[in-house]
Amino acid sequence: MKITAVETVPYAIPYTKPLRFASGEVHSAEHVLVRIHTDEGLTGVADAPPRPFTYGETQASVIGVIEKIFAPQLVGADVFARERIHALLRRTVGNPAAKSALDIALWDITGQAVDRPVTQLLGGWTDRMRVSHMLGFDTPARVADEALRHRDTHGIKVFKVKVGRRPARLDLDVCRALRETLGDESELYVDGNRGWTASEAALALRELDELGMTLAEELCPADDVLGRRWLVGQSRIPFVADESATTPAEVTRALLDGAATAISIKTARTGFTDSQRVLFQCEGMGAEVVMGNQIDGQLGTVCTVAFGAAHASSSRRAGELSNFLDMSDDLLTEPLTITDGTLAIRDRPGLGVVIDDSKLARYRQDH
Ligand code: MUC
Ligand code: MG
Repeated sequence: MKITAVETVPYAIPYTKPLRFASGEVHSAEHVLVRIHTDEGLTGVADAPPRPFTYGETQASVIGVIEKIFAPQLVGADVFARERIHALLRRTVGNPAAKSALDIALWDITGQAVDRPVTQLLGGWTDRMRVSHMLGFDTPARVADEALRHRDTHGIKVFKVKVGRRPARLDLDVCRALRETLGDESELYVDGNRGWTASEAALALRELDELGMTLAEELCPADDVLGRRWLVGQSRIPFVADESATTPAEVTRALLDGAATAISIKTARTGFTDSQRVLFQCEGMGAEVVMGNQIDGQLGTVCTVAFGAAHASSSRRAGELSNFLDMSDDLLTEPLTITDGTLAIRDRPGLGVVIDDSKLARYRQDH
């Protein structure tokens, strides 16, 4: 089966609740819908969420690199020769969201072609994952209210709390309020998005540990090489590399250098193919993983749960699968629902999603 065209559609969907964190903020999901068309009439779909504050991509750069560089190389290529296609993609550095969307769209086509859900092709371990909800910067009372609302409405019992502000007391008070409001039944962990120095993070970690945090993610920059190693060495909480370990090679370096003891896997930046490379590498090296969220909408979330549920090691921890709850709308004909704090896979061929044409017409920005 041959690729005949690659289509890119920029769209923007406003957030009802913007997400604020140490490295940026998001008020509107300005993403790119990517579709790969084939000569057998099958079409694969995926979402590319550009994150300039993390990878330098923008909506325009995702469209530009796909239209000018990737599409001309991919048209005519065999959908099932995925490794050959990846060799072509690797000739261009960077652009993780653009490359991942192409990879995921190819897996969607493959699943449809063999009439199997992608999650089964990847590993078929289980049919759902526990959900972890990401809480952005706000006052202690408002963050605690938000967590309670998500617990009571969706049954969510795991929360990732954004930290990394100065003074750290702002965030420590939020964490304390959450622990007091939710009690010990809820799991809490933190993500600093590189906001603190190693020494600020070391001080904060004492209190975070006492509050029973289960993971500490990117509390200081990995580029502060010795400070980061010093911090990770003294952390009693598993220390997660997210934006500092975005490729298989960076993951190896992070683990061998002592810059992290666990890894966040995001299908929006390593697709399915490289996410599997990272996952198997982490299994081989004995490092835990968490399925992360690149501030995804529903399509991206379908991909994260499809991948996470496919393997024992990626489904052990709760996955970050609920960011779409903070968006005002979405593009899927059948919206996702979180029940009892879990999200089920789509038990349909490929990714199992249908894009709502009228919604895409409303939110698309190219006409
Ligand atoms: C996260 O885990 O860091 C914030 C920036 C980004 O790229 O993803 C989010 C969530
Ligand atoms: Mg993170």
